[in-house]
Amino acid sequence: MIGIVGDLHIAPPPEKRMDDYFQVGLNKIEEIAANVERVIFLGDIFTHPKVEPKYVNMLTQHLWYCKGKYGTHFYTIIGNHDVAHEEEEYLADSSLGTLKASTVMDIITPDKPLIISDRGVVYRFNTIPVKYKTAKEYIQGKVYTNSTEDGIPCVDILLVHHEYETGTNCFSYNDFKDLNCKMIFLGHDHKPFDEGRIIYPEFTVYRSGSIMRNRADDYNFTRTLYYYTLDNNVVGCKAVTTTPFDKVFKVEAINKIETQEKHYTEALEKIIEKYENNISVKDIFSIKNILIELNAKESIIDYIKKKYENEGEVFV
Ligand SMILES: [Mn+2]
Repeated sequence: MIGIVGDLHIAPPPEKRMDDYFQVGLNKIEEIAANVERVIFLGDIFTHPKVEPKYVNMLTQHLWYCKGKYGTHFYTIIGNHDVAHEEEEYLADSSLGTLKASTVMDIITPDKPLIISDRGVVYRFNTIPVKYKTAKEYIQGKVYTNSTEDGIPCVDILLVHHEYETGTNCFSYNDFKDLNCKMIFLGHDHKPFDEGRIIYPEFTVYRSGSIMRNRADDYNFTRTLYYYTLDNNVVGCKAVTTTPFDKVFKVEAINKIETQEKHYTEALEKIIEKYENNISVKDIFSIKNILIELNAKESIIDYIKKKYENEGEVFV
C-alpha cells in the first residue's frame, strides 16, 4: 500500500501552538510509516528552504528509524517552501537537498518520475515544475501514455504542488482534462477539498490538505487530518491521530481569529452601508467590486470570499 501525504511543514514550532509541534510531525510520520510500504509527500516537507540543522538532522534520523523499523520508503515532490525562489535548481542548497543527500528520501522531479510496482500494479508518479509559469508551460499539450519506456502498462499519476481553481496562479479543469491521467494529487493548499476529491469524467483531483496544522485558520477548528492510501489502484483515506484544536492552539490564537472575523464583518457592513447611496444598483451587489474600488488587499478579498463561501453564499 502507498500513502500519499499533504504538506508536512517541518519548522520551528509556530508561536500559536502550545504543544510540541515538531514531535507531533514525527509522530504522524511514524503512524503513517507503520501502515504503508511507501510514503509519498506532496511537497513542502520544510517551511523554509533552510531550516535549523537540528530539525533537519532529527527528521533525517526519524525517517531512518521508521525505515529500519517498518521498511518504509519515503519520497516527495518539491514544494514552493522547500527551495529558494521556487526553483528546483536551488535544491542542493536547501534542507530538502540535505535530506535527499542522506538517501533516506528520494525526490520526484519532472524529469525523474517514480516508477514502482505495488501489489501487481505498476504506477508512474509524475510531477511538474514548482514555479507556476514554468509548470503551466510544461503541462501544455502533454499527454501521459500509461506505459513505461519499456512498453509495460502503468498507471500514470500526477503529483502537483499548486493551487487548483482558486487564487491567481492556479490550475484548472482545462489544464488537466487532456492529460490522460486519471488521478491527480494536490499539495500546497492546506485546506482540504470537501469530500477530499473532485470527480470529473476525465480525472479526479484529490486534496487532503496539510498533514499538520501550522496555522490557526477556521478550517482547522474541527477537521480530522488524513492521508490517501493507494492500494490495488483504489484510492482510500486514513485518518491520523489528531488532538483537538483547542488543545494545540493557544487561546490568543483562537480569540485572534474571532476578533479578525468580527472586525472584517463590521468593516464590510460599513462599506456596504456607505456605498449603497453612492454607486449603481448593479454594483451594490458586487462586494468584490466594492473591495477592489477600496483597494482592499488581496488577502482581505480572499478572506471575505472564503467567509461567504463557508456560509454557502455566492461571492461576486
Ligand atoms: Mn506550498
